[in-house]
Amino acid sequence: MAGRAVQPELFDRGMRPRQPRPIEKKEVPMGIPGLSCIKNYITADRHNKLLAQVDEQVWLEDIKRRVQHYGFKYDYRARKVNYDMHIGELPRWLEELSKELYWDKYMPEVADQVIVNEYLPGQGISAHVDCEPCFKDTIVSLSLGSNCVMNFTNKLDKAKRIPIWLEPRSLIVMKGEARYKWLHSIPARSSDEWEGERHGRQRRVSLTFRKVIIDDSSMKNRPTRLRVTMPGGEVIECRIAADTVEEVIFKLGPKLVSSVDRENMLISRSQLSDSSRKYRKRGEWYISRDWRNEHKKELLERIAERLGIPTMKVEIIPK
Ligand SMILES: O=C(O)CCC(=O)C(=O)O
Repeated sequence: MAGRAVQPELFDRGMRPRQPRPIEKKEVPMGIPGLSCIKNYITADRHNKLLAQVDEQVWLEDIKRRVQHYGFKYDYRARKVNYDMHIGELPRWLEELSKELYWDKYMPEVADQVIVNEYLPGQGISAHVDCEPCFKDTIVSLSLGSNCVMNFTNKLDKAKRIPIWLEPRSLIVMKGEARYKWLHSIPARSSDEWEGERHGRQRRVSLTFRKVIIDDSSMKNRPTRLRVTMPGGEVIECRIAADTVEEVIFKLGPKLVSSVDRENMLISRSQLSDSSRKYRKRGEWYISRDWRNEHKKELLERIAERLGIPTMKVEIIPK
């Protein structure tokens, strides 16, 4: 994160949060390491716009409650995410929120998967830990529409149960112990008791933000190419993966690149023979054609990390 200051201009291209932060935003730790709640994360106006946005989209009705999946389709049984499940970039209204969560330091990376859940009064979600091999550590959920109680139950000692009160416009952040060692659930009922009072539930909609871990075993022996989405949204995807790497480096400017190239995948112009130099028309750095695409992806991710541009997205996709 310290690297964010290195190339601030990359973030000024529409990357900074555009919505004003509500002043009364308050982060409350919840008694479980890694669990916190941020009240009033969004304004009432934005809350209503988001709900309207959600309701303009198509709902999936293949499980008990209605859901929408963005970024990657989540298969509730398979417990893995691979490239075949990629259903496209996040739509702009979710991309904006994902970036804000990152900028506000609630997520260490920009989320690339979002599930929208709808709970009518009487509906809930059974106790679970979000798929460990599918999603990285931090999971963030934004509540819209209604209050409800979410229960956290210790995986090893089910008698330890901590109810948490979720309010519309609030975020719940689960990481570390809260993400891996505690199950979370919403009881299927139409009202909740909280601080001695009974509260009827309304329709609740939640947006849950995650960063996927790609299972790329399905890509073995399949021809692939690299797709890079630059911080400004431009997509670079050449027929040959090495050309994609060179193009990205050219766009970022070759400064700092050599210090990130620990495995010497890059060849500097001065190392090239005269004829190759003529053939390679631009740029200071060329990539060896022999490296696997996974290595090229790693190299670009290292460069992005070093330059402080986590929003540069590198994907290996089928040809
Ligand atoms: O509704 C929520 O806030 C949480 C949703 C959730 O736990 C899930 O989708 O796995």
